[in-house]
Amino acid sequence: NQMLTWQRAGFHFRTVKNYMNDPSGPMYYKGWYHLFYQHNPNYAYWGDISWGHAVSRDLLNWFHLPVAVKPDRWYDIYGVWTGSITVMPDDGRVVMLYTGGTKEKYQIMSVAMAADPSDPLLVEWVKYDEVNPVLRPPPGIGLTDFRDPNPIWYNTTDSTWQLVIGSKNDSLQHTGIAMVYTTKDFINLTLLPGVLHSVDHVGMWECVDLFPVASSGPLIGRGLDRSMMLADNVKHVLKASMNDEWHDYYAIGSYDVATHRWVPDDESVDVGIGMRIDWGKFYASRTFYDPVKERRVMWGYVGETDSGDADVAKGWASFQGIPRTVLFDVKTGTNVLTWPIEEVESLRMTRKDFSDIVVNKGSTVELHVGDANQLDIEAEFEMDKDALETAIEADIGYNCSSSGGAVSRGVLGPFGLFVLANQDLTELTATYFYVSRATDGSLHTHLCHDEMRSSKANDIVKRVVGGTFTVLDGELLSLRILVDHSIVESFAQGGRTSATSRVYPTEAIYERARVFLFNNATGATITAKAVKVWQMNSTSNQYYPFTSSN
Ligand code: DQQ
Repeated sequence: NQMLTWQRAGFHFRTVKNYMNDPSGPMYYKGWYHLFYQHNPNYAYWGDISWGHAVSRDLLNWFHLPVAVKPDRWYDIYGVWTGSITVMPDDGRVVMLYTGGTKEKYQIMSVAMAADPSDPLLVEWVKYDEVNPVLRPPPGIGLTDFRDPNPIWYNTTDSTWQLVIGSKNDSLQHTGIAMVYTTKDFINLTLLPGVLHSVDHVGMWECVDLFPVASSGPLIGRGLDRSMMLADNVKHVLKASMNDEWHDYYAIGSYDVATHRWVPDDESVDVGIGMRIDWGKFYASRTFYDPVKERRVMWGYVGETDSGDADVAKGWASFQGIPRTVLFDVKTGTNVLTWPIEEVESLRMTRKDFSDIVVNKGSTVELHVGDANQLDIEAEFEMDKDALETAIEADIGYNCSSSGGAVSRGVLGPFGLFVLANQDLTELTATYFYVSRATDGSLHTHLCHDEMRSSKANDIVKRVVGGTFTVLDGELLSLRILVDHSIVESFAQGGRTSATSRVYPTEAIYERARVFLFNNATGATITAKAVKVWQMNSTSNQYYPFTSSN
């Protein structure tokens, strides 16, 4: 079916076939990047959840290995859900701690081990039947609200790990919480009193992650291993996936390993009520430290927004978003930067350059780039200075999701790009900025994705998503967009914010896909100062067992 093959991404991680969700246990091991993921090996929808497994030298080209662990024990028969992998420092054992579902759908933790730690590919895994399950929810925690264990710190002094598990407490105020356990062996786990952190009214926290970032000093620009938790000039990022609304939130704060409490720098920007990792279709993100490039890398999955029937017809569902490096933003001091890993630039092929293109109010300009299905776009925009300084828009409280998207015209926006667009602009995905100047003079800049015209198919959830981010004095507005057939990822201002969309164009495909600049502001001319557009190579996917023919 032609309609279904063009949707397959060219350079994003995907399964061989069938369904995928959360990245699990990502790591670097003996020369290989490993990605495990929540996987239904039998069907293109969620269920029979197992750990899929693939390895790569560069996080872009993949060798797909056999499923690592499947639901085949009483303690995980409903699914082998998300968890983590830890290499034991003393004896080199490779330990997987995962959430298992019982037939009653209760959530309990179990352990599997790599059968042969000397195998760099870690192909075979054995469940530790003698000890499993190793952990059940503590009193007061719901039997189905206990999942996604993740080690956050190793104490070299007493050889203990601290790990976090997400939950909620409805006897409080529908409170999202993360608990901290200590362990030496991932078999005997002890709950520490109190919680790492909690936020009322946000519900269940899934896939909790807590990691250090360098906030000043000589480590700036480097990612930090979890052993650097206590280093000087370090802040701690707490991230959780809000199960109620299916979005990943984070906040910056400080973690005290002795009291095992994390506090946000700013209480009004707490986890679940403040900053998003990404405004679009991006969930269950998780980071790992890459010792080769001394960086912290984040994976998050990009689910489908078409119907379950369409996924079954396609025979597959979901991508992983492009892996991102995560750094503290030293310029603003209030957010992290997430940015496509530098290896993505190695996929760039022919490049088209455009400069100083004036986009008048209410107009579009086509960028003739050739094939427009796999692109990396960098664009910088300047707004007519007089307009920016003088235009006042009543404090309209602009909101990407409810203010009418790319077609609704305001004084200083929207303007940006149409990608995966057909010639008559009846099908397109818009990435745009909207600047509002409030009556108090303050400027608020939004990054939005408008999916409303992204497909002429009718069984698709289409939204406008996005939010504000910081623009410092003298900065041009900058945008990076990765386009890959049916996934669009946009990063504003070097990664201060991002938005990801799954889209299903029906006409803007193959040689009919195009790219345009657009400006729907009524009060300002926009100049695209520099726009670079690269066509992107595809990455390889090889399937186990590896033979010269595949
Ligand atoms: N997906 C897993 C859970 C996790 C959720 C099940 C997040 O462990 O909480 O597939 O998407």
